[in-house]
Amino acid sequence: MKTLQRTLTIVKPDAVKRKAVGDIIEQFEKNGFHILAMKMLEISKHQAEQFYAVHAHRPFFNSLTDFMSSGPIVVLALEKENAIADLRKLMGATNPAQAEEGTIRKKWAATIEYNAIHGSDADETARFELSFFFAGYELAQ
Ligand code: FUP
Repeated sequence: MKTLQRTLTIVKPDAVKRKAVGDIIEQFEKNGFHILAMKMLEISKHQAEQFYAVHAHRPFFNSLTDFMSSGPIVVLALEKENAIADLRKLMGATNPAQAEEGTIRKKWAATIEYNAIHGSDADETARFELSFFFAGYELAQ
């Protein structure tokens, strides 16, 4: 039996500015992800701090949350078998210098901070991140 899994992805402000939204969404679809929900929005510094709370004590936290609140982002709820791991693979390494050929970060990320895309890294974070951006009725199928 197929077990579908959900994950949350963000097309970050750098990628929106570079007009990479269409290309990145095409890659989700070509790689078998079903788009359950999608929206474009801007988040405040405070909302970015809530979203990235796990990184609150890291040296890059202030800069990361400034960046994530610097312009429009596109958030998507994606579904497929093994969605969390498969999306991480499609994204590529956090640092684009280490990202493999064919990954989204290899193509669109400029630096470890301006790295084009976010994807949930585990079941529990996916649940938190999906509910951060989407209400239950928006994900009902
Ligand atoms: P990832 O899950 O690949 O997005 O990476 P992490 O959870 O380790 O980091 C979250 C975000 O923090 C990255 F997308 C970019 C930022 N970051 C930095 O700016 N500098 C670092 O050294 C590490 C991460």
